[in-house]
Amino acid sequence: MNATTRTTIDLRSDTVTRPDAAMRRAMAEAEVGDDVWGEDPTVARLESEAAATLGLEAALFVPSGTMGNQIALHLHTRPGREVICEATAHIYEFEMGAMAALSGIVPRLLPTADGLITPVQVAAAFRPAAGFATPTALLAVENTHNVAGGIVYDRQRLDELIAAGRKLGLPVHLDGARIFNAAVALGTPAAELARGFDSVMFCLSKGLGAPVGSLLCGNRDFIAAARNVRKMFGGGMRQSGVLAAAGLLALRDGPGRLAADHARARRLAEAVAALPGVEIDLARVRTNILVFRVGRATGGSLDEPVGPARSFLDRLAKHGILGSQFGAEKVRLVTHRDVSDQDVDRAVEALASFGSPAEAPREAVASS
Ligand code: TLP
Repeated sequence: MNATTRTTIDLRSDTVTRPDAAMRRAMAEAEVGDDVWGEDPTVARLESEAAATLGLEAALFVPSGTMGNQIALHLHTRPGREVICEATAHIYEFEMGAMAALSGIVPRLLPTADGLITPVQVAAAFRPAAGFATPTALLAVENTHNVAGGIVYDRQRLDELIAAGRKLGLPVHLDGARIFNAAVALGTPAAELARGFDSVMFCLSKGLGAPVGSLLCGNRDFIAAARNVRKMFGGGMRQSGVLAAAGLLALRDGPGRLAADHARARRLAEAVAALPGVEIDLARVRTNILVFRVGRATGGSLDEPVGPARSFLDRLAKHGILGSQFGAEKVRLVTHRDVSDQDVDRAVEALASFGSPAEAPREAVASS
């Protein structure tokens, strides 16, 4: 097949989806007002539906997941304090140092083998506001955990973490960018996974398929304060009902289609697992993200321009398939609503050809 005539299959992220016809129509027809004045009825509807869906009192529409997380971090902490989070948490790894730049706080990173922090780790990492240690102000949890491969915290572990935070007097924030993926994987309502957190951020613009936007949820006072911080961070939007209209469809219809994304990720994971020299834990692939190791290398910025991950991705790209990388050694593939079963067939076929001697990866893991 000629690579130039095939459509590209974009597995870099679930952020790449384009709004469908119904969303575009809803956007065109949205009733709008100036949301900084609190006058956009479509934004108000989205915020109240989002809060109800998550089982929290109130919600705030924000331009991005990053802004939602950073508003929460800002409100829960003070300059000179620290936030406990997993070592590869999005708030630390991928938010441009915003916690330091915008709120004067530092992370206390908890390394894990599987992405899931434990209450014992939290208790050990906690530092009180006395003596010389940097005092802890917040515990942050990510569900699903992106860099760890879309892995899921179940309710019991969340209960234990929240209880550990409470015992230490810490507020607990959930980066639930993909909370609906976690909910579908566990067969539980998203509200069940949001319960007990002081604040929850979730994204409309990932698996749910909206072009833009996230929601920060919490109690009424927290969200009133968040509205002011959103304005301070430059996120006060005006006739944002055009975006909220797409968001409402994403919130209502998006969760129902995530199981299909998960099944497609599973098929990709099985094809990857069959490749020589690739390390993937199939038991951990339960949502729409798979992260796997394709070799060993030194160095390690997350978008390392050379190394086994880059060359694996370059080979995939020759088949018209795009993925992304986490460091020099790990590749990430993400399914979403713009990836069909046929696309997965094609990707599986391409991956299978990697196992053939003609295409065997040169930097593959020798043995492990
Ligand atoms: N994640 C993006 C990249 O930034 C890595 C992606 O492609 O997965 N929390 C989590 C867990 C996320 O995965 C992301 C986005 C965010 C927050 C931030 O959302 P945005 O991109 O809307 O700021």
